[in-house]
Amino acid sequence: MNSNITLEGVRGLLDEWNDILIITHCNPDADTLGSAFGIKNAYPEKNIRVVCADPIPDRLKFITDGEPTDIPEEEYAHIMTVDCAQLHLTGEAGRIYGDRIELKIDHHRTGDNYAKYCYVEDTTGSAGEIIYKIVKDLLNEKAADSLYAAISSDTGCFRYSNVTADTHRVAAELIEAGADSARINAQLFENKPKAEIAATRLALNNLRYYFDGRVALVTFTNSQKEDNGIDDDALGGISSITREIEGVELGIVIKEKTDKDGLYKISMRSTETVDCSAICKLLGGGGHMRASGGSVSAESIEEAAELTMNAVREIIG
Ligand SMILES: [Mn+2]
Repeated sequence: MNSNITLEGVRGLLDEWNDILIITHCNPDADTLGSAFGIKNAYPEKNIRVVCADPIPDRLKFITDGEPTDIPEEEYAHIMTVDCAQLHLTGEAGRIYGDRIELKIDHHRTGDNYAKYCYVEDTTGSAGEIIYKIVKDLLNEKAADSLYAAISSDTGCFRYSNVTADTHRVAAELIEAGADSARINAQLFENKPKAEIAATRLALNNLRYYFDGRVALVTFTNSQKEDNGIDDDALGGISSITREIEGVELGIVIKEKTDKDGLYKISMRSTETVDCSAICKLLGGGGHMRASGGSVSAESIEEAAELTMNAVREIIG
């Protein structure tokens, strides 16, 4: 834990500050936005602005609720970040405010101490759960909604191994404070863009098994993406498909790089029985035991798949 301030210390700062800019990470998710708006909504009397260097995706606009999140003209007295392990993850906001950040609140295991005060709980599943502990005596319906969205999102709707008994206790407190859990979970998990469904359909059509069903492969060429109106955004959640199949220990997604015909990006997810970083190393890439990536140049996606499976064979036999 890379903290140089206590939770009480953080609460003291937020209680004292009246004029706060809260920076979220780029490519925003519901945890970073819900944490930032959880603070803003818990202190409605204060002048608080949330900033995200990227546009807010339509499916997360229920969290920002019409509030602007672009970089403001005005100056703010205090600047902080939520859910941002490293400064560069904040994009343009980090370039503008980077040397003036007073407080960082985060839950990632690795990261930089780029703020004057850093509060990091790396065993907590979401930044939202930390923010709850800070503002729990100030909750109103809007703050409860924001924080519930943050926590539910980063725990995969309370399904991941980062969920503890405390996570459920916090969720219960937020529901008691007025969080509309059914509506929020529907918005987060049952509100998929049509392009994402088109990507899923294509993925299932292209799904192949190898090594007696231990390995599942899904492929996308640029022309397939084009023909089906799928952009890379829509492919974001595709790796979860192979992970949900019985008996599959290694899920692989190969996609041709947009604007770079002939270059194929490979991403792998595995269960604890397969070290996919070892496989990806053979393909010039790397990563973690259970999630890694690489890329290959090939004449066709078939050849890219063959090269990938050769590497898989070397590791899993
Ligand atoms: Mn997070």
